[in-house]
Amino acid sequence: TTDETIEAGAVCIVKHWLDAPKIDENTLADDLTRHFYYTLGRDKVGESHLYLYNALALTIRDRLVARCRATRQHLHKQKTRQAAYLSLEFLMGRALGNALLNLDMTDSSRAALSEYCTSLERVAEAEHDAGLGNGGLGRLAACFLDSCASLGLPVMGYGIRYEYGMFNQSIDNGHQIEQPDNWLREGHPWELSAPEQAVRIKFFGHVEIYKDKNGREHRAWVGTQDVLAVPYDVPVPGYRNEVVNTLRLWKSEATDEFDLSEFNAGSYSEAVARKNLAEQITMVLYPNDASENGKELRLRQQYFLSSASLQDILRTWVSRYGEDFSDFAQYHVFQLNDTHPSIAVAELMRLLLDEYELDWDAAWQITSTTMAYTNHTLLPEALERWSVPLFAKLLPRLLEIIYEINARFLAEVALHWPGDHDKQRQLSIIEEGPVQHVRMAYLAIVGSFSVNGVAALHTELLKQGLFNDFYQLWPQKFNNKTNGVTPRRWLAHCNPGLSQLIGSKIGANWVADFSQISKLRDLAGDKAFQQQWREVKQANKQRLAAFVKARTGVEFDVGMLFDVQVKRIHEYKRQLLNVLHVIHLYDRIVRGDVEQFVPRCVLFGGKAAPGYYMAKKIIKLINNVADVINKDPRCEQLLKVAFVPNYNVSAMEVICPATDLSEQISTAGKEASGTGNMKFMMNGAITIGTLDGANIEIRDAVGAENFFLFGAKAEQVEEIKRHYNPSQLIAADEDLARVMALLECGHFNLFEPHLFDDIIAAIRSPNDPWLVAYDFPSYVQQQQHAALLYHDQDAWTRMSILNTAASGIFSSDRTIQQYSDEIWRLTPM
Ligand code: B1N
Repeated sequence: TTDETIEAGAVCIVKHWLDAPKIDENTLADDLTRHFYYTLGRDKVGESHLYLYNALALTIRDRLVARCRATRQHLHKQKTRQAAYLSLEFLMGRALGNALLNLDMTDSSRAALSEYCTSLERVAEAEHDAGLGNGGLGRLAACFLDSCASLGLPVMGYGIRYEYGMFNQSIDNGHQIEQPDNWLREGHPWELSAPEQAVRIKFFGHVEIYKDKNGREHRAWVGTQDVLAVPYDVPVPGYRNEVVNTLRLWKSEATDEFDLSEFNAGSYSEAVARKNLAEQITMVLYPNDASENGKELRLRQQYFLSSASLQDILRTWVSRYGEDFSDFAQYHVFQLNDTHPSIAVAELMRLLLDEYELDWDAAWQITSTTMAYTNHTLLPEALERWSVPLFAKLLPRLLEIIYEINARFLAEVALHWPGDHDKQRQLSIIEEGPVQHVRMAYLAIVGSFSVNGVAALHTELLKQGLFNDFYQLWPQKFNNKTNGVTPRRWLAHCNPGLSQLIGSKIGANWVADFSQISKLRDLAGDKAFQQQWREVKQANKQRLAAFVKARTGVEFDVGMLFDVQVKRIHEYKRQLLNVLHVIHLYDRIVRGDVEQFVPRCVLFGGKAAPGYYMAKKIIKLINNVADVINKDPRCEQLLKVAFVPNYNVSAMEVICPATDLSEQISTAGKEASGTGNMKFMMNGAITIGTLDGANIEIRDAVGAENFFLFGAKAEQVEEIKRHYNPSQLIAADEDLARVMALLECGHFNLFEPHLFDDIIAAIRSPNDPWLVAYDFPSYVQQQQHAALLYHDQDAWTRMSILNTAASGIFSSDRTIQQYSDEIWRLTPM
């Protein structure tokens, strides 16, 4: 039997399956029972509903697998240009609800479950979040996959199958405690492993030069310690279009080669034990959002992902077209999600040069026309630099290639800026110093045909600031792609009440074509519609109140304004500014200034990087302030504060539909885009925010009158810092002075003196980069403005509707369409 007949046989089988009577609607209930009784071997539902969830997930997976195969077949049939999205993070959250929505199987699943006397909601609760990401960057990758599949674009995600995802956070006496996230313990029904497609990844060793029979010099990376990368495929369903793309996650495993000398010396067990080292690579996600720690294991993860994914794609190419790469770049493009996988630039060069024996120019032509880089932050502490000695030890051949890329690049710099040696030093991929470092962003820019930021302001700041020299050299590489979020998960799925109401007015097509959401604008003034809109929000607030009560014990009153800030805890995001405002409200209550007081429930949530001292202090402060306020009878009907532990994707699905006021209060110029801001807007929250990241575009879209703006502007920040004197500002503002006095007298840490000294010092420091004291007065003023508007429920509801109506451009479908049109140049399947 030849390969072709096997292939033909496979096609036959697939055809048979596709032509067979639809397995979907009618057999779903039977398949569920079959998986429950036979695949899983259960006969009782049990408290956790875990097995019922697994049975339903397997039932749905069957249907995904069929479509996934059909999608792959379609791509096989003709040579199609495709994109690979390379990311160290994919924050997928739960899969079941999303799959049911996209496949239109919610109702049939409900019906099937009714025989087990339980609800779909309870069953869905049994699923663990796939928390393979830190925050915005990882969740963006997940939204992008949904949009790619929904637009029918041939895009494959490549990531790491971390054994442990983002840590679970609990709060003990107000402090963050981290617990390992053993998310695979009870199995992961969505994935399919493909061990036969494992690839080998090299580490360590050294480089040898040899000549081929024509006298041409080649390099060989030898004496390496190899690990295997084993793929696990997760299906990514498009919205009701029969497309199912793939997210391929790599797991590291030991090769089965044992060190013979060790083996012969009788160290069999020791040799086996060394397998652990290989398996460490994909053991755990680094829990740092926007800061780097330079750990060797992290560099191993980055190279492991990059090499495995590129080898996978090259292998497929060679198996179909042989070792002729002349038109490879016409059919492939790689999107690098920040610099984390940017070693892919050097790895693609290595594979083409060393494994497929292309010459430098041909290899560079392919590399520099297939790589595209997205930058997600301007914070200097997040820019990746790897020490040259570490690189030399772990990836010697890649360092050689980087040196060569750099030498050729610096020659170009010398041509552009003749005689300017400073320029060469400033732009060099290798940073000089006591220890040399590889600047990964520079490698990514030099190796890519496209460099994009994630919001208009952010891209401008990249061009005019951080990467200005590169912009002068290659202006055509730079472009903006403002982030977006998927309206499937972030409205249709998480807010069924509002979705139904919207559907009853403008039809259901908005889920596939979110630009249609603008039709709601005409209804914003409709009193009956406003009333229905409020009723939905009220019900969502009830659901959130129950959630907060269950997790914190704090009772939220749904008649009050729900004021929410949930995101990673970071000084630049200024949770501290929010706490100061909360203390100000408390102070007003205590001193009896309550005439125009609008009752509020303030909700905080978010994780601090385990090594981030100030972020952890801020969590403790929020919890202490919450304790004092929630126990004070004077606050009873006026103010509640809660810190919800373990904020994650599925928590946000309960939080954003219930929010009235969305806090997006970063110091201007620091938040690259933000994406939580978009989820809140879609769900009808009104933003209080600075002119930062995508907030600017949100305000432009909804109109200045429907957005609570405050604070310094990005272009003012440097000037303000030059003569910043916070203690003077505090003395000059009575409200702030009283807030600081409460903090400084230890009112929130009566039994723990000095607990918040560092926070107080940070606010009072003339070097406070986040300008907390500077922005406080305008923040309080806008908070009061928002509160008074909330009094007028019709006016507020109108603004709420207008926010949802204007959120069309923040669909990741719009973002992905732009990536496809302007960078990837893909044709929909
Ligand atoms: O990426 C998001 C943006 O919306 C946010 O504004 C931005 O802060 C976020 C190192 C990062 N930037 N950088 C990171 C994550 C992990 C890590 O190890 C940096 N995350 C962002 C999506 O564009």
